[in-house]
Amino acid sequence: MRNIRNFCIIAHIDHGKSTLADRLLELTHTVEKRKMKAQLLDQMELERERGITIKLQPVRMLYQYKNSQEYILNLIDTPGHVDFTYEVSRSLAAVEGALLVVDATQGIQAQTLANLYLAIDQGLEIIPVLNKIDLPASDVPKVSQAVMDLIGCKQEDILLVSAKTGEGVEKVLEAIVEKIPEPVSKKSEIGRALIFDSRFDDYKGVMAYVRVMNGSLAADDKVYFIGAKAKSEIVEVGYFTPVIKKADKLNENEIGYVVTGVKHIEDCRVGDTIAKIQGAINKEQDYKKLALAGYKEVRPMVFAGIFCKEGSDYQHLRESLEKLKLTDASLVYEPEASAALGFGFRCGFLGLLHLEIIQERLHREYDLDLIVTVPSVAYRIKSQKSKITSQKLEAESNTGGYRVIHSPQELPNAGEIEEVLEPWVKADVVTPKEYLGVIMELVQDKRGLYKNTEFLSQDSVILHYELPLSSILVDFYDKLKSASKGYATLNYEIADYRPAEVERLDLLVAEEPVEALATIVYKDQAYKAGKKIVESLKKILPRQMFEVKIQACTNYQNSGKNKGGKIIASAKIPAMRKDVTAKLYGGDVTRKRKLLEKQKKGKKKMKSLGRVDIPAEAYMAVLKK
Ligand SMILES: Nc1nc2c(ncn2[C@@H]2O[C@H](COP(=O)(O)OP(=O)(O)OP(=O)(O)O)[C@@H](O)[C@H]2O)c(=O)[nH]1
Ligand SMILES: [Mg+2]
Repeated sequence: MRNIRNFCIIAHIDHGKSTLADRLLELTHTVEKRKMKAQLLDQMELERERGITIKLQPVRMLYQYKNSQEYILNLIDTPGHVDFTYEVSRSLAAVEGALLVVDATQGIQAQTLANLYLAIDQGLEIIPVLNKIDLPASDVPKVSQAVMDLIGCKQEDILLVSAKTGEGVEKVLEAIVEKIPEPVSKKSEIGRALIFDSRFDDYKGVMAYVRVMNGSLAADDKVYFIGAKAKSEIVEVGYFTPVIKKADKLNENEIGYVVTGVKHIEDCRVGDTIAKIQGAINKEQDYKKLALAGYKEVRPMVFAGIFCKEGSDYQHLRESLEKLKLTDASLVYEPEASAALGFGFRCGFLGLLHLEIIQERLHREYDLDLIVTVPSVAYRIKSQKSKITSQKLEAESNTGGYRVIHSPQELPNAGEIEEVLEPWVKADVVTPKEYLGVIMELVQDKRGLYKNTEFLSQDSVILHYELPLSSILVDFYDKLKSASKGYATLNYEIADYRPAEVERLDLLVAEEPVEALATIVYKDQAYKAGKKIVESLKKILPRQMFEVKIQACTNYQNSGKNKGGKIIASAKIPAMRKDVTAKLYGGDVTRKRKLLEKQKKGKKKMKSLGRVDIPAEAYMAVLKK
């Protein structure tokens, strides 16, 4: 039995988790010097471009403690952005301890708190690390005090490091060995492992990232996926170095990967338990007893329709979503058909960044050209004519007799609605106290309710608010940042559902409703929103050969004798002009008129056939209404 320590690195976004991981990889000689690069564990192209971590990333290191005993250190680097919290919580279940990194120039921030509480809930040993002490702006005494107040540790428990220069990082390795508990050894039990992540490999097929809890797993082992009730035979096992490296066996308490050999992608689910099939157990009940706790299902917060520009790509989109779901367990989707956009999927996301990343990944990794509708939160509707449609996207089962809608198209017309409920969140804002006033104003502007204030240190506070989810989704975070000169940070979670006066706002381009641009707005803001969207669309939409009318409209009906709706704003994009008379010089004026007449007719025809392609910026314009 070898010495093992399993831990993850958690922090607020950009506090230096991945950079600290770089130094640990260097000190343990896990990665050759010439192969080293900044934030090595951010392997996805998108992560490198944006400088943020999106996916959890495990890596195994060998460490010679005080130049004698060797330890296997299994590290999991996690993302800091609130949209990827599910990655953090899954990582926490696979380890015994966490490095809580706090940027010494910034202090404790909203996701520092959120992630710390998640780790404490899991019963993990917390090692506080103050990072970026090389920067002149760092304030070690002040931030140390705040950390001590928060987790009740002593000054000497806090490690001071610079992940950039490497100062103090050796001490981190020692602390990992000394403080993080050795995983319990359970010897003679049946082999089983927790799946904390998965992905699809073009050559190997479905791979599960696992933490072995008991016994061991090796190639050719017959295994059972307890939750999915699927049998399979393991093809290969190995470790992360951080690239995958084949091994003979994954031992008890180790972290590694398993090439599962499952035929159906959906048989491998995160949170499920893989158990070795051994002579003694063969009944379903026997397995059930072996199931590990798993994870709470995540609740998507925003929903958008994803459709292919080319209808024939539908099958490819379906398969791509399936594969993407393996690497991103928080993605949910179900088929959707739209008159205007054809077949596609209604997808649920944890936030707008999540949506953006999924869209980008579908485009880059799967080469799909997509139309994504304007995202919306899920509303609950009580209506006279309510027919309950599919509610799969909502992880929550009890909606109290309300019908859940995930898209503006599903919102019934005003006359048919008794009540609409919208999701509210509990939001925590961490900020230096001088910005209290401006933040308060911003929250009120966004229909928020102030709850209370807690002091984190002498000059920084946590403000607790309740806000409609729809009002923080789009630009609340940007506005918060600019109001506080970049200092305030935000964390939120869904709280409950409350009544809302809303209606659908349709956009007509060339007299045709553009389904992807429809939104749900507060009734008292419909005018303002409609005007603003029309104005910005006027700037964004490309000029056509014919004149294009843009209209915002409420209560729109696409058919029947009341076809049309109430137009609340409109604008015109003039046609591009081609001087058809240029070739004429002098001569007869009727000839000129004839040409112009011909052009006019042509344009009329074009207009009736013409479809205006909506560029991607248009969707953002609608969101930022
Ligand atoms: N000066 C200085 N800069 C640092 C230090 N550690 C990290 N940085 C910088 O801080 C920025 C963020 O670092 P990352 O390691 O990507 O932060 P992260 O916590 O992994 O970020 P997310 O994974 O996106 O949450 C990068 O520009 C790093 O170069 C440090 O000790 N000193
Ligand atoms: Mg990172």
